[in-house]
Amino acid sequence: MKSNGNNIEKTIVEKAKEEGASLAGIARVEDLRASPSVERYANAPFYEAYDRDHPNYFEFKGYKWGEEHKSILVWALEHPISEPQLDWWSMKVKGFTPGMGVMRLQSKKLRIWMGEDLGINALSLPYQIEFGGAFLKDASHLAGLGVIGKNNLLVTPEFGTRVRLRGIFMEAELEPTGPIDFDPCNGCDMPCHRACPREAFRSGAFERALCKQENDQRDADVEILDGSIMGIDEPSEVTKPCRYCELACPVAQGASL
Ligand code: B12
Ligand code: SF4
Ligand code: SF4
Repeated sequence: MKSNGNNIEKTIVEKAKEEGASLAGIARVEDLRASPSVERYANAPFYEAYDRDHPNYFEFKGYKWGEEHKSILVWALEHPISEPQLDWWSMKVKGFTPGMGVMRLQSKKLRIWMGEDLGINALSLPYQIEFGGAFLKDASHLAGLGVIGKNNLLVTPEFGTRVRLRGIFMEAELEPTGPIDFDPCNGCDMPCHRACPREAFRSGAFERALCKQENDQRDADVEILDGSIMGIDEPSEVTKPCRYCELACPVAQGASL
């Protein structure tokens, strides 16, 4: 299916917002295939850093993105400072974090709506690249949600970097809604780099191994939390991932606290 000029892109973006997306946009999968992450990740997949017998080890066997998927809808859910639990991990929470649980349901509803109302076959993307997921920061940049900041994260004009992302592949050739002209890091004195407890930006660029050390330590420091905090019925082991480089970014700090 090809975009027929009736602004189907606008209809899809508006529907995503109606379902609760804080921001949404569309990118071409062809452009995503050309993004710098594609080659870089294939040469050094994240889970390769674990031992093969580690429970978190997943083997990367190449990208599973189908040729029929021409466009990606990508959307953001704001994670305000006042709701830190949106980002906390528990194996008992569907989608692993309360925030991703919300986005998982949004994804399902949007995928069904695309098929039934627009006649577009679509695929809800999983989080991990190993299971067929896509690079959501790159897709968001291409779709015009924001830009990749010096904290190595997506920085949006509306919510700064305090957003989480999700995507759906679509069997339709749609017009991209980005990128946008936005340059927040120009002239910024980089509090994001100074905030890192592992000095993961010591070389001037993000070093994954140092960031992983911090987040692995947090995995080891699990806490048992009451189910009501995580939106489930029973207590569970909860990990609180690091957010220092994200929360230090001053962009749109006043937007929501
Ligand atoms: C694996 C993973 C991790 C790993 C490895 C991180 C890494 N970057 O390598 C670990 C566990 C360490 C991690 C940590 C974090 N993560 Co993480 N992570 C992912 C995951 C699953 C894949 C990311 C990945 O491997 N990318 C590929 C590697 C090669 O590239 P990269 O380092 O990301 O950098 C590339 C881009 O920036 C790109 N790029 C740079 N400039 C430009 C310019 C243009 C034009 C384009 C197109 C691209 C581009 O090129 C770079 C190199 O190839 C994504 C979810 C997803 N499916 O996308 C979430 C994700 C990126 N993580 C996220 C978050 C929030 C975090 C943390 C803050 C922890 C937390 N609280 O959740 C930290 C932040 C670390 C940091 N400063 O980057 C969010 C990002 C939200 C945002 N605002 O950007 C995502 C999208 C998940 C989500 N739930 O929304 N993460
Ligand atoms: S703190 Fe400054 S340099 Fe870092 S991502 Fe935000 S705007 Fe860019
Ligand atoms: S998530 Fe934490 S450890 Fe990783 S780069 Fe950001 S501040 Fe550093």
